[in-house]
Amino acid sequence: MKTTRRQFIKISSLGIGGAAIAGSGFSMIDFFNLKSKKRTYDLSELNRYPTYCDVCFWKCAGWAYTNKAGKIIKLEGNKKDTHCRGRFCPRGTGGLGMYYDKDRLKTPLIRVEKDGKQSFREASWEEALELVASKMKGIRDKYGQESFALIKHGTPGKHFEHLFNAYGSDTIAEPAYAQCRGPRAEGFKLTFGTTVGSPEATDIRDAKCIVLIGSHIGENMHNSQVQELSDAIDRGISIITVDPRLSTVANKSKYWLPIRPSTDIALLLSWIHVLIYEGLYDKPYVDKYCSGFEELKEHVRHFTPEWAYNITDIKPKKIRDSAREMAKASPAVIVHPGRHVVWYGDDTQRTRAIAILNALLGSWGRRGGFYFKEKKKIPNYPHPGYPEPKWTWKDLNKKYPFAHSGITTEVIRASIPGVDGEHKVKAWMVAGTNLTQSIPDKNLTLKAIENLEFLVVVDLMPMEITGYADVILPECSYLERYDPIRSSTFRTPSIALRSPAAKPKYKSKPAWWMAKQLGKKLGLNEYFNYDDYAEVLDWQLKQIGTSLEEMKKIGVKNFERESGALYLKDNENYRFKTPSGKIELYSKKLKDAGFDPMPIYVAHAKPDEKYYRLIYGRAPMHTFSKTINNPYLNDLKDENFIWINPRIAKIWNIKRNQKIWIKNQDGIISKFPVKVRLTERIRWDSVYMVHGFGHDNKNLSRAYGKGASDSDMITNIKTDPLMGGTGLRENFITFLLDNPHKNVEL
Ligand SMILES: Nc1nc2c(c(=O)[nH]1)N[C@H]1C(S)=C(S)[C@@H](COP(=O)(O)OP(=O)(O)OC[C@H]3O[C@@H](n4cnc5c(=O)[nH]c(N)nc54)[C@H](O)[C@@H]3O)O[C@H]1N2
Ligand SMILES: Nc1nc2c(c(=O)[nH]1)N[C@H]1C(S)=C(S)[C@@H](COP(=O)(O)OP(=O)(O)OC[C@H]3O[C@@H](n4cnc5c(=O)[nH]c(N)nc54)[C@H](O)[C@@H]3O)O[C@H]1N2
Ligand code: SF4
Ligand SMILES: [Mo]
Repeated sequence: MKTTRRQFIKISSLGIGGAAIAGSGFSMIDFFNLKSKKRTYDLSELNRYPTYCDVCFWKCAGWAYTNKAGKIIKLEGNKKDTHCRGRFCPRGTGGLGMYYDKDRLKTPLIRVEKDGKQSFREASWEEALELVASKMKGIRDKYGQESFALIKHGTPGKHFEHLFNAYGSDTIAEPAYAQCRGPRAEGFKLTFGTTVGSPEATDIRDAKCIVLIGSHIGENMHNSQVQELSDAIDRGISIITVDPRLSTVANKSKYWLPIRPSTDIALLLSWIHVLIYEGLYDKPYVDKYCSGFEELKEHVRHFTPEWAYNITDIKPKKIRDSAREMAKASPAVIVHPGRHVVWYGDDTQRTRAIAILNALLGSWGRRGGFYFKEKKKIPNYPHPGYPEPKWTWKDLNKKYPFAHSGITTEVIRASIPGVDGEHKVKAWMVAGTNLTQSIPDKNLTLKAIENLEFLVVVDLMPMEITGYADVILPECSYLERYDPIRSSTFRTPSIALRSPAAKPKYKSKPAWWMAKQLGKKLGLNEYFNYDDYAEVLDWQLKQIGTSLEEMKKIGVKNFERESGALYLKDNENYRFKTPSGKIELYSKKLKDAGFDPMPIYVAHAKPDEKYYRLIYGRAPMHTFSKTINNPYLNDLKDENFIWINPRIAKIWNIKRNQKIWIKNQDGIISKFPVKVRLTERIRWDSVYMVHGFGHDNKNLSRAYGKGASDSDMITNIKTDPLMGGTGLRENFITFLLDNPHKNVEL
């Protein structure tokens, strides 16, 4: 099949606002042919405000347009922005729904108890913030401020991080580490001395071959990455996709390797074997830049494709052919590091294997491989130094020597009395993360919450986590506020501004304002030496040669690189930031810490009879659990399906679109039924669902009860011994054809 960008890209170049997205089901054709509600605007009649999108963490910069009445009517990508190249993805365009959602949190709420019954009552900001500040003081006096933890994600977290550091607590964690990209950060750092960054420094633009190991680009929508890949498809890039499911991108691939889940390390080791023993690796590069080659060669001696076949189900010829395909493109080849990589608990080692493969192919620091990324440094707005906490997240991470960021699950464990460890967490602020959906083993999270003395949640929506709060603080949407300057790594450094396009709806407020008010109440005024966040931004922007005024006009500013070339020059002497200065194929650091210095394959559990491995992923029009209630995006997809192979469905006599319930190995049953999608695109031993559905908070009027939650089914965690990542894919489910909740009110 000839692939064109149009089929694949799923990025809107259309400027029409989210309000115009209509129709059910998602296809590119539907998305572009918005016949019914298509409107055109005379741009000269509109005002535009720069922003960067908050629907996911790619942070595409764009414009929010308002009409004469001050109503935000459309969102559009900024043409100067490298993250989006002038186009938002469907989620970005639909971001308007976050602003317009009538289910939004509207006012601060405080939990009250009357006659043994708990409910929330409306409160003024003054009262709610006074209560939070008094609890922060109370915890400080009773246990030390370190016992008040911040669990956060996204931009609100940045403002509260400053507040917490000023208050003296660095007990901070976010799901983007131990539930997402932590293992890849550590695996690449151990090998190359550097992380791959976000956006990843993958030079897809010039790659001739890309290898995607469970990285389902196109369903996982990372804007510029998807665009570069779709251009690359047009120019004939060869794609090798390893996935137990025929993902959208697997469907465009030269090689689809439908691997037995959990066996990727075996495949990677045998690819390494082929490259070395067939002499296909980049010898001059390896000789110059790598250390430990001889050890690696010996290590993989027996990991032949025949050996791997028994483990992975991938035929030896296919393993050899795909390895040769990579070598043919070398060094313009990317073995993609993935992003959500917490799968089976050996994830740092798997990403190490990926890093090693890239090293053998000579792709690091090479055109079409990985470029040397750079970002603009933004100076901090002046404030006094932070006090030194007595203990921090680092103390909670002690079991994991290669963890370089807070581990959410360790903060959660430290909140449960009786769990080993000297540091106790007694209160949380949760900002911008729906913990019961994003952290596995929900019962552990709930047990911790039960034991907290205080929980304050800052959110936009009445998500599940808000139901457990003592105080709920409603944040306004990203379209109604200033936030820190976006400065991310890329080929060229750039900055983007987020500014309010409208006043906050209801009584909602921006996080920066909440942090400042709390700071004031805690006597930390000198840390918040401004009336409006605009002053902070203006000061910072002036330090780097621009201003708020200028940025309001242009939205994005691109800078020249200062760190040198994008790629290694021929035979350039280069010192990697590893202890040896070389790319470490063999890691002495791991060896010294008692771990395998080179990745090994260890077999994982297999499903029992009548159970299937639960795997999950993304849909292009949703982000995690947070967009399911978004009116425009919900319109595109309002429930998830469970993908079942027809061979299995036949045994169970399950039909297409039948509603079933699912039960996992620990007896957890889905709250709601989920519809069946019968498809050969999934292996018989696995089932697949899109993450984020199955909401059980009735205040989410569109999302409530729609589809099943993958998170609820994930009760068995395989923890990565190196860095504490929570492997989520060792969970098995079976089918219940009759309603197990018949007599139970949900
Ligand atoms: N089972 C399972 N678990 C997973 C994953 C998975 O695929 N399956 N994926 C993992 C990955 S890769 C990640 S990165 C994490 C993501 O984990 P989270 O970031 O927790 O993702 P969401 O569940 O979308 O929760 C985001 C929360 O932020 C709120 N929010 C949205 N906008 C704003 C705002 O402007 N201000 C504030 N204060 N709040 C806002 C939303 O309403 C929602 O409650 O989940 C991880 N956990
Ligand atoms: N539309 C959209 N895009 C997003 C997000 C979103 O919520 N929505 N979230 C963003 C975030 S924070 C992240 S971290 C990324 C995540 O994006 P990725 O890193 O691409 O996501 P994963 O969840 O790791 O990958 C899911 C794929 O892995 C396959 N898989 C399952 N088990 C195995 C296995 O054992 N081996 C192999 N080889 N493959 C397997 C699944 O079939 C599925 O196709 O997406 C980002 N992009
Ligand atoms: S990729 Fe899409 S959702 Fe993510 S920031 Fe860009 S436009 Fe927004
Ligand atoms: Mo993630």
